[in-house]
Amino acid sequence: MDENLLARVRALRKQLNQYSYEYYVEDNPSVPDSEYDRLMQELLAIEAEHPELVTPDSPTQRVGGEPLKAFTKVTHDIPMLSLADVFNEQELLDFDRRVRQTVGDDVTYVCELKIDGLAVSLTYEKGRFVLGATRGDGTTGEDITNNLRTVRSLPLTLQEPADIEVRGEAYMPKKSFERLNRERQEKGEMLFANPRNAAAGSLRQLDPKITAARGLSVFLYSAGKFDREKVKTHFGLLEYIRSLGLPINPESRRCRSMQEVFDYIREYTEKRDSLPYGIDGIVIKVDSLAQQEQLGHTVKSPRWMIAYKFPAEEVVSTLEAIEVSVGRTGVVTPTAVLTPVVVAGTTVKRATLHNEDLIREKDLRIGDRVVIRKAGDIIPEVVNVLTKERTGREQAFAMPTHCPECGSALVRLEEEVALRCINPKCPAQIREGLIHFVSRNAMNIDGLGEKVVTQLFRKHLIHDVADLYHLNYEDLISMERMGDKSVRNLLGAIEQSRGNSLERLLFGLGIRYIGSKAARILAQAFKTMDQLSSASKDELLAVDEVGEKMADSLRTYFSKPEVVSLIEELKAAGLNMRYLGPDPRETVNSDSPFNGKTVVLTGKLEQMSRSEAKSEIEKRGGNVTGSVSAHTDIVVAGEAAGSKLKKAQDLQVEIWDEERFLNALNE
Ligand code: 1X8
Repeated sequence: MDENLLARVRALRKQLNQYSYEYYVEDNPSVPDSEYDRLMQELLAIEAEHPELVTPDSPTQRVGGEPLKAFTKVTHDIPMLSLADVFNEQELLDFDRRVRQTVGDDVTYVCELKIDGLAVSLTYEKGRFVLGATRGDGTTGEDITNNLRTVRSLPLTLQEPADIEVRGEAYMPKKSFERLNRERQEKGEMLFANPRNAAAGSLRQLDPKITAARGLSVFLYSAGKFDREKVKTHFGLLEYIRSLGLPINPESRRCRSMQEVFDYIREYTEKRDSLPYGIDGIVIKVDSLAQQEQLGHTVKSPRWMIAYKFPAEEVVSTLEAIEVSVGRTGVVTPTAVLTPVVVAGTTVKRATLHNEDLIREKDLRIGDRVVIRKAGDIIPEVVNVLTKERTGREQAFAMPTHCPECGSALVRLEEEVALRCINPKCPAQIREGLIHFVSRNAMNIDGLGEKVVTQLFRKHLIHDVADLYHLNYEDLISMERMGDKSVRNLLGAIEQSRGNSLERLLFGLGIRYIGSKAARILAQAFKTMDQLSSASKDELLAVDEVGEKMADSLRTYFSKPEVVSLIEELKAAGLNMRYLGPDPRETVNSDSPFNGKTVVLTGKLEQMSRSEAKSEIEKRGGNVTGSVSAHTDIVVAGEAAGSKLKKAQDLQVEIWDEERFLNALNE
């Protein structure tokens, strides 16, 4: 081989990588674009003539290869945890207090910007980029190596032959986002709601050429597996990551007191709009790696770091009308119809008002100027009314006295805030019941969404759930927006649902007080529909989790003649009526100390909400109940636990504090 040629190729690659770094990472190019292009053309020409000299980390190879058919899964060696949120200074002081309780008063923090993008993991072996993955659910993500190779600020080769997994945020700069949406608008394509969605959409492309054109960038801010001898602090880790040639965010700062942390937050709250990329908060981390280790993590997130989230954006709109709709159980819900406004990146036209009391409490009137925000950044809600802007022409709103769908009189059941339509033949309730029947946790019929069900119902092709199983090709192809392929898929999904285990059918029927968990317990206890439907009240009550309300509701339901005939019809249509054992979709860890145990939660937990704790226990095969009895195996007692703790002591039930609980979750 020609030694001189090889040397030239190496020199060209080194020079091109250097220019790329100056351009994309430092934002400070030392040569004009034309010089970069000239060197690139020379390298391309040599590689074209000597394909044996092409290496995967050559700068010519950023966009290579054919589009993928699908992404393959990647399991993270060290899970990618999520980040706990706080929303005000008090909660931040609580975090600081918890940190100091564990590691003492000598604490330094590092404040960083919380980038509004997508968490990614990059693996380098001997300094070469070999794997890029999404966070996924934290345990398993997707292999997006080819897409990340197209990100110009990411080096394909590090400055030293290190073995390291670095983590960070892939994002779309505001400029790229605006350009992309301008282009899409011109082509009549759907616009991305915000840079985050655009970044996610771009990384999910099977064809890296598309990703390459989207102008994505990355900041790295942590490491999974790496040589821990190298650094002692988080700030040192950032320096090390930078020294490898990887892009880090330049705004990170060490803070030696909470005062400095608050100053950082105030400074960047002001600078937020002038930054070239979107941020949605500030991340505060304990600097010392030894202290980080001492603090450890909960199942979900590290205890040594927290995100301060900026307050939700609030926008003013006009309440144009209040619409009233009827749900599956007959509950009547009012919805605000608003003059469309953009809130946190998407256009909002409607907001739920929950019930009549809320309308009265806020004194909402049609025509009012109202403040809107998105709860948890997702669900639009009305915050309050700008009463000072009233003109006097606003109209008070009264809930209807009769069902907007069937006209029967609405009733307010005892001790409920909601109004209900109690006509069992109300078309709205039947339609909503059908939508519930096919939904994911019920019969899980893919391709039968709200729109299709509503159309089928309007065209009188389905009246009850049994009719779904008599639909044929001709019925479905006559629907709007249903082509040959979607009809075939849908018929397949309906066919498949005939084999579902009993609990899905039970939940899908929408029996009052029978949620998906109760349905599973009943299916496990009674095994078949026949045994359940003929069970006496006492037999029902003999099941641990079944109380008066559920037992009565089941007896009432199964004694109705129309229910008896519906079940006969479903049987005739070939539906499975048996419990088929644990759902393989919900794998539980049978080694967990919670498996098969009955657990009661009491008092306030510091690290997670009660509902999170409940779902973590259930995932591990445990059962969470509300009150302590002789059947209780474990009581988890948080802060200020009261009478349940006393009862547990009296009954000599095992009592765990939060620390023991969290350790058990991690086992
Ligand atoms: C998420 C993010 C982190 C940082 C910045 N932006 C994010 N979106 C950072 O550490 N500077 S950390 C993080 C996480 O742990 N989930």
